[in-house]
Amino acid sequence: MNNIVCAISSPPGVGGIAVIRLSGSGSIELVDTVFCKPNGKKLKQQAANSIHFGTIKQGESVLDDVLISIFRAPHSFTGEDTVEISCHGSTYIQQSILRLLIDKGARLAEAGEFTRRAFLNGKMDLSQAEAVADLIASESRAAHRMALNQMRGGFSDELKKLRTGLLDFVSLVELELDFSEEDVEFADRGQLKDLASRIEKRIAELTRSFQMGNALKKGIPVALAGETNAGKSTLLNTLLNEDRAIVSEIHGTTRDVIEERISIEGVSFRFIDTAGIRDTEDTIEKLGIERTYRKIEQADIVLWVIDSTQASEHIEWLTQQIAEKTEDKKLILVFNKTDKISGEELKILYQLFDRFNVERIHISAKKKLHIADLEKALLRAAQLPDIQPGDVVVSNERHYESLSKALVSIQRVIKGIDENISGDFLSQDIRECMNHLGEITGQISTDEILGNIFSKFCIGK
Ligand SMILES: Nc1nc2c(ncn2[C@@H]2O[C@H](COP(=O)(O)OP(=O)(O)OP(=O)(O)O)[C@@H](O)[C@H]2O)c(=O)[nH]1
Ligand SMILES: [Mg+2]
Repeated sequence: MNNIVCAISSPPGVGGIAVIRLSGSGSIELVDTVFCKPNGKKLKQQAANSIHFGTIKQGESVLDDVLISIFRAPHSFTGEDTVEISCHGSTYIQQSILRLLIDKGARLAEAGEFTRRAFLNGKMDLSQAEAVADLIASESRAAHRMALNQMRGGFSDELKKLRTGLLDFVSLVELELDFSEEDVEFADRGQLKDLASRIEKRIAELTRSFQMGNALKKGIPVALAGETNAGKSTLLNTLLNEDRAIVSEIHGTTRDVIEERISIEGVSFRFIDTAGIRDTEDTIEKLGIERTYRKIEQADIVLWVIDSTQASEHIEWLTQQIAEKTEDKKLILVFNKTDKISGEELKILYQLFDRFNVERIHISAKKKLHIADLEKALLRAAQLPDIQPGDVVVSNERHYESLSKALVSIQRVIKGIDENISGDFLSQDIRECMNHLGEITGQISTDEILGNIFSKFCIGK
C-alpha cells in the first residue's frame, strides 16, 4: 500500500473546487475505505474511466460531497490505477481529505512524482515528461505550441529516426569488425559518409532551433537603448500599460536595468529598459551605462529610442554611438516625441539617419501614438516562423546540451571516415552519439538526472 501516492493537484489556496490525486496499485480500494456512494456500491466494482458522486466520511461524520474519477492501469496518466477526487475548494477540506488518505496508507507524493511514474511506466519518454512541465508553465501561444508538440512526441519521433539511422550505421561498421580477418567492406565509405552527413545535418538543425526555442520560451530579449531623456522608460510603461519605471524630465533617471515580459500577438518579448547613454562623471550612472552596453550585447533586438526634438543637434555623435553599439544586432530606430515636431521636421530627421538601412518607426510614447506600428515592427524583426502542430523546435537547455554533444560525436565520425580510421574507433564515436541522443529521451538516464528533472515540477504533477 505504501506504493500509493497522493497530492493536491490543483493550485494552493481556495478555489471553487480542488482536485486530489492518488496513484498506485490499490488506490481505488483505498479510496473505497473513506467514500460512500448513495447506492452503497464500491468503486472497485465500477468500470474504468467513470465518475462517481458520493460523500467522503471522516469516521461517522460527512466531510464533503465529492466527485470521484477512476482510471485503471495501464490506461491512466501514470499508467497505474489512479483516482481523482474533486472536492470543494476549502483548504480545510483539502487538508482533511489528504490526511484521511495518508491515515489509510497512502503517502504524500514528491514533486513531479506522478509524471516520473508515467515515465518509468513507459507512458512517455523523458522529453515528453519535461514537456508536461513546459506546458503547465507556458505563457504564450508559441511556448504552448512548442510544449504541446513535444508532449505529443514530435521530438521523440525525430530522435527515434536519428537513432535508427545511427543503429543501421553502427551495425554495418560492426559487421565489418566481425569479419575483420577477411578484410571485407560491407558498406563503402562514401555511403557511410552520406549517411553520417545526413544525420549531422539534422542534428545541427535541431541544435540551431534552440536559439529560437529558448527565446520563444523565455521571451525574446529586446533592449530599450538610447540617450538620456529620450523616453525609453515612458515607452516601457506604455508597452506594459502600467507605470512600471520611473519617468522624469531629469537626464539619467534610470540607473538600473528593468526587465518586463510582454506578449504581443501571442509572442513573448522581454523588454529591458536601460540607463540612458551620455558622457557623465557620476560613478553610479557610469556603472548603469556599462550595464546598458552589456544588455544591448545580450539582446536579440535593439530599440534605439531617439528624442526627435533634440537629435539633430548632435547627429554626428549620436549616429556614431548607434553604429558602434548595435553592430550585428537587429536594430529598430524609434523616433519618439513626434507629438512635438512637424511632419516636415520628421522627414528631415529621417534623412539624417539615412546611413542606417534599418526600420524606422515614429511614435509618441507619452501620447501613445503609433505604438501598434512599433509592435508590428517588433514581430517582423523577431522573424518567427509560426510554429505548426508537429514542428520540432528544441526549447529545453538539457536537450540542447545533449544535442550539442551528439553533434560533436557525429562530426568526429565524419572526420574519422575521411581519415580512414579503423572500424572500432568509428563505432565508438557512433555509439557515443547514440548515447547523447538517448539521454534526451531517457533511454540513458540515472537517478540523479531524473531527480534533477522531476524536482523542478510542482507537487501534484
Ligand atoms: N512630449 C513628449 N514627451 C515625452 C514622450 N516620451 C517621453 N517624454 C518625456 O520625456 C522625459 C523623459 O522620459 P523618460 O521616459 O524618463 O526618458 P528615459 O529615456 O527613460 O531617460 P533616462 O532614464 O534618463 O535615460 C519625461 O519628462 C517624459 O514625460 C513623448 O512621446 N512626447
Ligand atoms: Mg529611463
